[in-house]
Amino acid sequence: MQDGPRLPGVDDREGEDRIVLHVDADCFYASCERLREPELEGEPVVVGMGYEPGETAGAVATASYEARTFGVESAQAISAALERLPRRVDAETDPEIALEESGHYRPVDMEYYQSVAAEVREILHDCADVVREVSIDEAYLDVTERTAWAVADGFARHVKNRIQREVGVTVSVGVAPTMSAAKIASDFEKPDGLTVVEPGSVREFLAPLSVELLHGVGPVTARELRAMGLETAADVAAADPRTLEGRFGERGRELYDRARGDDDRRVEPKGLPKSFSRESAFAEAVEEPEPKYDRIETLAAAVAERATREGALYRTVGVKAVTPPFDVNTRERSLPGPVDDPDLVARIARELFAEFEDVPVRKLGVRVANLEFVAAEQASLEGWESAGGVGESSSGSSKTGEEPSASERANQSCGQSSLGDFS
Ligand code: TTP
Ligand code: MG
Repeated sequence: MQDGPRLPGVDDREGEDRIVLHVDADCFYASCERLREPELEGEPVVVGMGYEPGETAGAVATASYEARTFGVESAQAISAALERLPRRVDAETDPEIALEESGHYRPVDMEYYQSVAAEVREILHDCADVVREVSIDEAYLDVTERTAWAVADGFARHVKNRIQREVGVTVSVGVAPTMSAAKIASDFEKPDGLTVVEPGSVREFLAPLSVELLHGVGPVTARELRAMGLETAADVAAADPRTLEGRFGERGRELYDRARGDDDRRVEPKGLPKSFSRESAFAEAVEEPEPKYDRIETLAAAVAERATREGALYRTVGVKAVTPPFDVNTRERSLPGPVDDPDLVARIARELFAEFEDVPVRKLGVRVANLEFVAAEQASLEGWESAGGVGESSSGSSKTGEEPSASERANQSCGQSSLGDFS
């Protein structure tokens, strides 16, 4: 439907190799900071929460590649980052700290990053008929109708260069006939990477890669695969699919297919998510309140961060407690208006969970729902900035962005109504 009218028979693309691009910005938040503070170019830059002077609580959102050489990385505690890379401002006054071994720390400014992301998206929608936005700095493009395999690398370079020239951030691009191979390819030569995996060579490309690079394999699955003697994609591709299915269920089959380069998913424009949730299981049922509340806090923070990253406000906060044997209990509370307020999520989640504090619980979850997506360029983000929380939304329903640039984007340039988000 999103490809426009098709003539039956004439445009039967069955069996044709798609040309899929996966575009992912390099150290995105840090690149954004460099855009408005060009002195940071080439310097170690760390972006995260809790960087106000005297603060050591908080976590790293991202680090520039220079900062990564010191061992600073996403999701690290700020205290750990500071051990590896002291603040530049401290190095300037403390002769004990070498200037070249210090870095620039900046707090997260989602509103600004969303505005940069909107500019990138505008270019992506201009370059492709079908775009699936996956996160603030990442998207899949189906450009089969726009180019040909013989010149696909030139096309991808054109997209890269446009983003660099018109927005000023660097992206890495992977080109492949499948979404999963394109994603792996975009990561292959980061930063500033461009990797093309030609049709027919996907399996060969994947073969030497270690299993955690496969789509859907996290540290836990990777450990299990290793325990089964499967270290690389080639090992998984050569394994008995029934063994994998026996071990991982349906996901085992998917792993097997992906390792062999089989992935027939089409790039589909994304519908808006209805909720964000995170769950976590204990090794065995836990009765004491402390570890359960700790887990609730961690999940609440993760869910709130995800919502922030996606530019979503939420009106409902919920928890889930699975009690033995398999009773799933959910509780939720609605707020007077949509908010982006991590502390509030944590507080409400704790309150909702209170009735389970003394019963054995084997699994926990936190969810935010009733989402509203706010165009980054709308002035309404003030509500979120003031961190006030529950206040009423100045946001969601207003469709008239203050600044035309991004609200005019894609809808007009490629005539799709499928963009879903931010409208
Ligand atoms: P990523 O694309 O995963 O990371 P990145 O763009 O910083 O670096 P890379 O060059 O490896 O792609 O995530 C995009 C942004 O999302 C990132 O700049 C900051 C934010 N983010 C977090 O806030 N917390 C996290 O744990 C991660 C992984 C990302
Ligand atoms: Mg990125």
